[in-house]
Amino acid sequence: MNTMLMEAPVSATTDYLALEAEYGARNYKPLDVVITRGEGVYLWDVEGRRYLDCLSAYSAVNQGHCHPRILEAMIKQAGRLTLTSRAFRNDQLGLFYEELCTLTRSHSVLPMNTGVEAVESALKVARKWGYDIKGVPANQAEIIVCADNFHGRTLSVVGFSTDPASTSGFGPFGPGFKVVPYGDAAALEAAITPNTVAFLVEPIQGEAGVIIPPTGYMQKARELCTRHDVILILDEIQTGLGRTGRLLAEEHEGVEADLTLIGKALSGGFYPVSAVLSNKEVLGVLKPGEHGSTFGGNPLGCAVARMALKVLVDEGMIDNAAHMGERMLAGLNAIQSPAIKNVRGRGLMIAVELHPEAGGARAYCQALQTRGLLCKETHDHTIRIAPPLVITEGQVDWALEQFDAVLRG
Ligand code: IF1
Repeated sequence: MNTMLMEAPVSATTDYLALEAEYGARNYKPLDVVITRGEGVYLWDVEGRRYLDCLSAYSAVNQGHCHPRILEAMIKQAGRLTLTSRAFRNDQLGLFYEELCTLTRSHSVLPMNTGVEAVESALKVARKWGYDIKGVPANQAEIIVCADNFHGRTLSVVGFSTDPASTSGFGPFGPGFKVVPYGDAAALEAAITPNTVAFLVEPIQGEAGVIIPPTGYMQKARELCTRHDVILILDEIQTGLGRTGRLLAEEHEGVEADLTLIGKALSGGFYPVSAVLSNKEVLGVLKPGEHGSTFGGNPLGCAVARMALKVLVDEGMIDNAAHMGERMLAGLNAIQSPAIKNVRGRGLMIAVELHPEAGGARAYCQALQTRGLLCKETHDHTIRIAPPLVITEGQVDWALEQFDAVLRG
């Protein structure tokens, strides 16, 4: 028997920090808070302190922590059937397809697991569509992406990142990608060639600091992609499923993507489930055996995702995100603080950018932590605010009191 298993259980925060320091890869610098329980908008640490979660696991817990109906669905399915592989069919996948396509007005779905797998799958499908349908010469396909993008952490996806923290030390990277400035339709048009097969873009750039494109940019991008027979791929892995106050952020722009990528809250934070949604037969280029995944489309993930979508809609979370987001934005804009450079957001996808002289957003996140509110900085000077979509007016008002006290302090 491993004696490690017999030792006294760890109890205090410092014990957990020591274990992580001893054994864990150092690929994160988390706040020194050790969470042990979550319910709705709240998290509790091992010291019994309660926090209002303003990160939602980067928008994977839109439905609130441990949503009881999703939990029930997970337990029920986990006791029946968890995984068959796609060598056989299961009684959850077709229902998941139908409900997801009906909700998003999509024609077909490719089920995957993590968000970046959905991104990689969309890139593969776009290239294959380019060769099989558009007639691009073999291995000449070009995909346009935006500067300051974040689409995940695999080698090919970081290969077109413009963030040195994501790319340095991981080369060499593959060819076939062009980078244009975000929000610049003229640059996008200039980058399109007869070999361009797709334009991959976030409707709002999340990691870059909640960067909202200029009015009309997405519509212009849609028009350019249509005119030049280029697949518009919208990465809604963070912006989708109610986060911006609409089911999909594309609705704010009045456009429809050819491929839409979703993940994170697709499972309400219970299980990795992602998907590539197609609004025309682009996914039809995939033939049996050409793509797949051990867990993609598994019955447990499908059952969880079906309920996660159901509660998102049934419980009015999307409209609540719109209303509470307006309340949060108005309250943040009312804070008179020399530290604040800019407040921006859509729905409950919000950012407070600080002047560099304010000394960095991390210190503000740590101060907020001591006041019982958890949020995360991005790129040194921006505080990202993304509570679960079930947040109430009273909880928004309490959060605003903490932001006011810390930002004016
Ligand atoms: C980490 C960031 C957010 C995403 C968009 C694809 C993916 C993500 C728009 C890939 C994932 C996560 C990754 C996570 C932290 C978080 C994140 F800070 F890294 F950039 F949200 F902004 N497209 N974002 O936001 O999805 O494979 O992770 O399921 O890497 O620490 P994934």
